[in-house]
Amino acid sequence: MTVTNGHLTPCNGVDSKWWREAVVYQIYPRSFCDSNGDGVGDIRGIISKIGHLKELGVNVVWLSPIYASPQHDMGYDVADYRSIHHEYGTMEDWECLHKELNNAGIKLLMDLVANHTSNEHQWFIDSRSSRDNPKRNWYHWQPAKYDEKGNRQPPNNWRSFFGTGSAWEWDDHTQEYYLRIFAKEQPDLNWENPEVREAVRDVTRFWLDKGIAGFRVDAINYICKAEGYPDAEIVDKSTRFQPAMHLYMNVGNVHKYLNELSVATFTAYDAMTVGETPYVSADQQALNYVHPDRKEFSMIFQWEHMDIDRVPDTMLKWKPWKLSEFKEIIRSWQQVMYDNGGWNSLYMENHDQGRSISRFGCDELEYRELSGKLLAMMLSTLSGTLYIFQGQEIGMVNAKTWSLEEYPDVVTRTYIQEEKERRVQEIGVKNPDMTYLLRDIRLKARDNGRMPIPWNSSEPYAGYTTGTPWMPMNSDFAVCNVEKAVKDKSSIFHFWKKLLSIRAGWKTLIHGSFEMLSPEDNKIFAYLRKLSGAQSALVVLNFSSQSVDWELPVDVSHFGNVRAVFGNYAVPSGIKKTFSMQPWECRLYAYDDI
Ligand code: TEU
Ligand code: CA
Repeated sequence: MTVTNGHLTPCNGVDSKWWREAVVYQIYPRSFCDSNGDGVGDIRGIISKIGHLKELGVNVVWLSPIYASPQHDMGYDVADYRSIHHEYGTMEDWECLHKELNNAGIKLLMDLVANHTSNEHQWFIDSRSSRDNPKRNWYHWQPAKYDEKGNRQPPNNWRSFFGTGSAWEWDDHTQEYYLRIFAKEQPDLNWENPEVREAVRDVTRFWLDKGIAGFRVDAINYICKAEGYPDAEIVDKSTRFQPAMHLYMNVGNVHKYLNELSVATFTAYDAMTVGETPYVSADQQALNYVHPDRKEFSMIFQWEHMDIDRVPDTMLKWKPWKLSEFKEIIRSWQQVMYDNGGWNSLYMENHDQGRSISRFGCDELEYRELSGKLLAMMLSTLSGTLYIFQGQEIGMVNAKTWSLEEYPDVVTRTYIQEEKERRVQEIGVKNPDMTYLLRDIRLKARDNGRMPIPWNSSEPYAGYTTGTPWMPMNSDFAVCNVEKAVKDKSSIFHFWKKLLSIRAGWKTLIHGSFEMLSPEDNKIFAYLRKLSGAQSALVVLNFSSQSVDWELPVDVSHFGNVRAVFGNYAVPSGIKKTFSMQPWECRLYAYDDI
């Protein structure tokens, strides 16, 4: 077993898998740093910023896809798993990145995208070339159905995950439909075919043989589809196509195939893996993916807390949420893993999400840093492997002033287009005003997490590129950029840094039990963390822009040897019955349980 730094030693019988104590930094290469002025981030750009990652104190990088791709879904549509996308560089550049990261004590996770390929992958080109091509059965091909008027219809009523249209795409050449849960350029692989599973194992080994530490595994609970492709029940009468997640997620042979893949690759190489699995609940369903005995994944990205502000079965419709619901989701994941020997991932942001300060904190200038620090404290004081998304360490927030046309993501574009079509039908006007969509898009669009990183305050593009960025930058880079955050010792960047070092030296935070206080409170999120043989932790977070007096629901005489560890205001020493919490204040105390 590899140990990356001095903190990673076993304690109290806790499994010493190195990745449990790791801090992972996600890089979305297109938007990280452009080295050659074409407006697109690239591998050389990443290499030039390794010092920043080292200074922050992370020990793993997860690199979003850098494989050859037509970029319809920004690399999550892979055309060749074994070569590097030309805009990002070459395989030599990648080798150099890998080496330089390792020299800096940072391991590398690649993104394995194997539920689907690009429609430009040779496998799909072959598959669609004729009905009797040997690769035909590598994807899901089905004949059309016809309605009573003789109109051609898809094989079933499944809705695409990226909108409200069909999940099936007609192929004129071979006169059949293929399944594509995501964009039409992302045909789903047919995992029932053993040749497909073998090909995925080969690709996985190709990268493991290069010495990487493991994978983030994309949309991996989608790989099996309900046998016979049955129609989904009609729950939305307003459209023909119905949500069918329960028919293509967590079904069929999914666990059998994941175990097969893992035994042959991940486990054999002792790799770290994190499966991306939306629509998984904090119970046996989750444990089936992550329990060590199952040999599937080290951990998963659960989605319940990310879906809390989303109208079910929509992509981008925002709904109000309560802190008490959020707290309960966190509690349930903390508890189920602790009680059953599973392991959590901890994240509040990635390339599929709006920025957490804008969604869960407050992005007004007055509170953005404070609430960003509070969210950082929450993540760093929970049990699990911690993930930080590029830009999160400097408190980036969503774009606030863009018009609808400025959002490039395929999901945002599809959403706007479909809503417009619906509206045209509804009110019979050719060009209806669609600006009402902006509220939700400004909170939830994936574009918000994908804006280029502002490295400094220089005009016009903040040191990200000398050319024109592939997508607009956030206009606030004078107040939020890396150089400024690194210089200012009171910045959110230094707050993160401090939290990471506190966490690394305090096993309770990583491995301890979780006990929620005041579960019904909709402003205060407070909890205790305990681990035998180590100091306990009390965390109090005020998730509101008001001052709040909170009564500690535990007898203060139980807190011995109290130490005020950290906070985003001056932390009063000692634990008293009443906590007077400032807006977005967060506090961390260490104590002995007596
Ligand atoms: O995401 C899988 C997934 O379920 C997404 O559709 C997610 O729900 C959505 O982005 C929420 O806004 C992965 C990748 O992270 C995403 O970027 C890709 O678009 C998707 O797979 C297809 O590969
Ligand atoms: Ca470039």
